[in-house]
Amino acid sequence: MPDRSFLSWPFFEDRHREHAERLEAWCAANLPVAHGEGIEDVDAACRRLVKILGEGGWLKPTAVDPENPQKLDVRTLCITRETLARHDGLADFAFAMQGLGTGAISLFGTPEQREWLERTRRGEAISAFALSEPRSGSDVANMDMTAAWVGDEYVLSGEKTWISNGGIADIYCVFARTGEAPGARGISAFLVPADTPGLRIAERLETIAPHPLALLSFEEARLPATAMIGRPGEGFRIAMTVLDTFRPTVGAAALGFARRALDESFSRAQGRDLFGAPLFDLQMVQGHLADMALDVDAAALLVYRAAWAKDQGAARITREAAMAKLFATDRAQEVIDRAVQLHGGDGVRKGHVVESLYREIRALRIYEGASDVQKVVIARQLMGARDAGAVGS
Ligand code: COS
Repeated sequence: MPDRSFLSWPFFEDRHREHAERLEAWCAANLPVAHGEGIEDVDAACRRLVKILGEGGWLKPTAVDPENPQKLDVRTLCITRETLARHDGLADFAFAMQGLGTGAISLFGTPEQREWLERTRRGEAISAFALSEPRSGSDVANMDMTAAWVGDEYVLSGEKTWISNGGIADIYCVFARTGEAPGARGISAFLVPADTPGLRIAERLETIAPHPLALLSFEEARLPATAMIGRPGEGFRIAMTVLDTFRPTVGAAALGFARRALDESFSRAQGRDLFGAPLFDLQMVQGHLADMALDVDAAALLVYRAAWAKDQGAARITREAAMAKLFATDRAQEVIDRAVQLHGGDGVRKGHVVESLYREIRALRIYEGASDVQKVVIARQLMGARDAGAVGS
């Protein structure tokens, strides 16, 4: 049984602990959902996960309730991702993308745009976040895709790549250059229904841990003015605000993977004999387990610090979110690598839980801002705070 003592930390309220208990029971009864050769493919499995998560009410925290809009609760998002990731990486993905894809609508959408949230929160519609492009992944301000105002419509032309839920989404949140100013100040955000003429799934992308991913092509896709989320030229800030909110949750997913790897490693160390005694009796093994536990607790502190700060009303948690994502994902990779080592040959056997964690964790150090980008963000935030006289001397 994984360590859940963190739930007594002061970051949480009773409603978070109750949520964690109920979700744990639901996961034990419903996950993992099998997919792969000879059974349902990853698209079908993902659709099924969105449906059952929606039926269980678990997707409600991913977006604001249009009837009663309240702030997103980042601690609930993080607890949910951590718990789902510990049980099933694809379930975590299905949950996470419902939030990322609708984040801009939750935070900046009009009441009409928010009508979509009724469906995404019930698992009846799937959403996606379309920011990265073939030529500009990390350098968002340099994007090529355009949205030209022609007559009384926006005409979108260009490509978006590495789009999670690409091919199965019902709505895409798309960022494109509207040209109010050069660089970051000339980008706007749009709500694009998947059936918009001119939007095409140009290629499906396969990765080491299968998830629905695609390259999208926009060939003069026409949208009414009401499709814009926020104001013209506000798209970069919208994208960054959404990422600030959801980056701690990527750290939380990494934490879930790492906790599972640690739990599996303890079971292995207790259950397997080596040199006439349990593996656990070897001090080197104890050293590995202690280092793994330290990384897990330190990651949890950073993740839940960021989530708590946002929920307390911080206007921006850019630094905290970047630290949480960077540390939790990088250290989870190390924790899982140690787990593979402790499992010996079984650790690299196809289908073994630590083998699948080893594949699942890698993308988290890349998506929603690669580890290298998080370091840039942290250094800039600290420099900005120094200049403002908030830290150091
Ligand atoms: N929240 C609100 N506003 C923000 C912000 C944030 N987190 N980060 C930047 N801004 C604002 C800045 O204040 C600045 O505003 P002004 O023009 O009014 O001064 C503007 O946005 C431009 O900011 P900056 O100069 O920092 O832009 P850069 O082009 O240098 O941004 C990074 C660089 C690397 C930080 C950015 O491109 C980034 O986060 N890249 C990673 C993208 C990513 O995560 N991709 C994955 C897609 S999802 S899988």
